Formats: sequence, C-alpha cells, structure tokens
Amino acid sequence: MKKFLSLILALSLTIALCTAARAENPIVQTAFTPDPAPMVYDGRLYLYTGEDSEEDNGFYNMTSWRCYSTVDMVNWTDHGEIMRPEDFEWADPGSAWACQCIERNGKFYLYVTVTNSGGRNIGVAVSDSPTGPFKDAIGGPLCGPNWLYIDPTVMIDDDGQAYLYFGNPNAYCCKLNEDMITIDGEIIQQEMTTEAFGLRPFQSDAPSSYTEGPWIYKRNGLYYLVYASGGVPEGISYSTAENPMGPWDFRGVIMEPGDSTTIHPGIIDYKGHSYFFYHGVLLERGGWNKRSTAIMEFKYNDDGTIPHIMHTEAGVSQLENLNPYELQQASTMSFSDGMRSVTDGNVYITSADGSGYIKVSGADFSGGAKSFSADVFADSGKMEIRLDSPDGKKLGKISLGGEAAGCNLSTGSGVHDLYFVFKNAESLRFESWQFGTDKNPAYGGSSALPAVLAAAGVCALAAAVWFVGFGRKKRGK
Ligand code: FUB
Repeated sequence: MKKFLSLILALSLTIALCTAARAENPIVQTAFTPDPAPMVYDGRLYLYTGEDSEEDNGFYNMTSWRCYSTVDMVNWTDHGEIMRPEDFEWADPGSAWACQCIERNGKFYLYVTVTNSGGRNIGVAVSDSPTGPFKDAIGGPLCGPNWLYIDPTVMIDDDGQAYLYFGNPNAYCCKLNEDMITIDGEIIQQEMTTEAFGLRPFQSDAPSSYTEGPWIYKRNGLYYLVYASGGVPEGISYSTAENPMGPWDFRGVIMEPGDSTTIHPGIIDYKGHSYFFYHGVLLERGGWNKRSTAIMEFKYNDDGTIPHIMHTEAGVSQLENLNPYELQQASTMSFSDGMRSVTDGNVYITSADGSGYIKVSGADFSGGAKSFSADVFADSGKMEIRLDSPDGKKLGKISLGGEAAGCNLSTGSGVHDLYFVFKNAESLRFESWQFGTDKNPAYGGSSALPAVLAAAGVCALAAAVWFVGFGRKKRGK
C-alpha cells in the first residue's frame, strides 16, 4: 500500500512537472498572429507577426504588425501593435502583410509588405528598440509597387552583406547596402524550376512549387530558403544553395498543408534548440483570414537536412521557470481564454465579455509567496489567483471596482502554473502583477489602481491535472 501511494505521488509529481512545462499551439490567443517572423536579440527571442482583424472584411483585413518576446519559449510577453500600415503615409490601411525584423549596428529594421493603388510594396521602418516605435525609414517603398512584391525576408551574411528575398509566385532577391534601406544593384528573379523549388502537385502549368513567404538563413556554410509551397492550400518546403543568390536545390517538403489556405514559415535557433514557426487556423474564433502562430521544436538531421514536421497542438518545452517575485506584465502568458490584448501606448489585457482567464506557466514560488499586488482595474467583478488550473487551489481574490480590495493569500511554494481568473470584470484593464515574500507588498506597477492582496493559508502539493485539452481541435475564445 505504501509503495502504491508512493507510486501515485511520484506519478502526480511527474504529471504536475511535465504539464507545467509545455506551451500550447497557438501560442497567442488574445489576438490573431499570422506570418510569424522570429528574431533573437540580446538573449531574448522576439516574434513579429501581422494581425488579422477580429472584424472580417471578406479578405485579409490586416490592421497592424505586432511583437511578442520570450526567454522560456512558453510564456510570451505581448508588446502590442508596433506599427500600422497608416504609419507609412503612402500605404493603404488594413494591408499589413508579412514582415521580418533584423538588427544591424543597434538599429532594428522592420521590412514589411503593404499595398497602395499601384500594387504591393516592400517598405522598411527603423527603430532603436526591437519593440519600437518604428518609423518609415524611406518615405516611400524600398521596392514596388508591383502586385508580385510581397513577403520580405532578410539575412546578413558573415561578410556583412545583406540580402533581401521576397515575392509570389516568383522568388526575387537583391543585395542591400549597409544602410539597410537602399538596394545595391538589380532585383533578380530566381530560376523558378522544379530542380530549384520542386513541383506543384496539382498545377502542372505552375513553374515550381514555390508560392510565397520565403525565409532565408545560413547554417554551417549552407544557405536555406524555406517557403510556402504547392499553391493553395499551402504547405512548407525548402531549398538550399552554396551561394546566397542561388541557384537553389529543392530539398523537400517540411510540412503538409493544414486547414489554412496560407501558411508562413520562420526558423530560428535559440538557447541550443531549433524552432519552426508557422501559422494556421488554430483558434475557435479563427478562419482562413484569422490565423495564429504555432511553434514546433525540431532537430536537423546529421546531414543538415530538415525533418518532416507534423501539425500539432502540443507546443514546445519551457526552457526556464518564471520568477513571480519580479514585476511581470499582465501580457506575459502561456495561454488565455476569453481575453484580448489592447495597445493604447501601454499594452493591457481585457476580457471579451467580462470573464476568462490568463495562464502563466512554470512560476517558481521558492521562498514562499505571502503577498500579491497587481495593476488591475475593472468597473465590477473579481479576479481570482489560482494554481495549476482555472479552478485549482485558490490563493486569493481581488474584488474589482472601486477601491483596491484584498484578502488573505495562501502561501505559495514550489513550481506551479498560475491562473488569473476573471469573473464579471466589466471594462477590465490588467497591466502588471508581482508576488512578494512578505506580508506587506510594495507594488512596483506603473498606472491604474493598484489592487493589493495579503496572504495566509497553505499551498498544497498540486498534483491537479492540468487542463491540456489535447483532442480539442481549436483553442481559446
Ligand atoms: O498574410 C497575408 C499574406 O498571406 C502573406 O503576406 C502571405 O505570406 C500569406 O500568409
């Protein structure tokens, strides 16, 4: 019996630890996040995406470019809208198609696709920070207008030469000058052959399988071009080359089409792991023009080839625990349900209809949490702080509306998934939070009404089953 109980305890611990350590696909539920483009800078992984509007216009209603960042691959901080097409005075609103950001000499260059009356264009914006603000660097297109000019991807080679690829259904490339905002020489169209880019399965008249969304990088001296392929619905294929401007050799399909018309790849190494980014129709409220970013970890084969990657809702493993005693943005989360992100100078989290929750994965409560403070305000309702599931062990609650309210907080210890659960929270504005190890929380927030909660009670071992939801097709509301 003793052995049996130990086994149950060990199993429960294993479940708690394993389930606390995984992300979920899609990685963002508070907004739509098509066309993912990762970038590593100064120890953080940044992710740039477009934004498919919640308001359908029958086409791609893409209102802004957004930025997210992480240090653990599971909890992502939403930096909000970093730029809108209107910020390019010559571009049409709603045309924020695919982008990529790259750093050079401490400046961040955001290459984007935007439309105007003449066609599509590659524009470039610049900032001193990876999270913006970004400003149009030229005052006009880098290239375009041309209806075939979409989806820029940029790489700086070891010798400092920068290369830009873009295009649908042809792949174009050119060199960039060191200023990163002017083109050096001619724009060259690649030979769109089967040898270079594979065969389009159901379109024998198409020149090759290459469709759009190129992603260029170099690994072990070899150049890789990964791209949406096969026409509609798109899968993802790749080619390699000895020279950054080609010719390219088709190397195979990485991912089959999912349930989205389009798909868009991004590949990056971070903290010793290789990650594959793509988008699909992954949220319950999603659709062909309401797409979301997903991530898979993969390992290159010994010969440098990329393995076949399956679509899956199981995300990637958490690389390190989160420190709940540091001031955290409310927009840092691993999953949410019923919540939305709003950018108004700051980024805050609100709820779609007053109820919902935010999950923060793998928070390390070593030392024991005795207090909690948050920069949170709503006209009414309450916020509950729970462990390991939306209805798991309740550490405490904050009554929202009017003055800051509090209650006793159970002592937290160990590593737990943290849940902020909102009930009837009208006009919610949640900006940041922090746990404390003493009973007199000193709030470090920046605005709104600090709501304070003090502590008592016990945090029992949470072997509670984490709500994974495998088998559910779409995630979050
Ligand atoms: O998101 C709009 C367009 O759809 C992108 O520019 C393409 O890559 C495809 O994802």
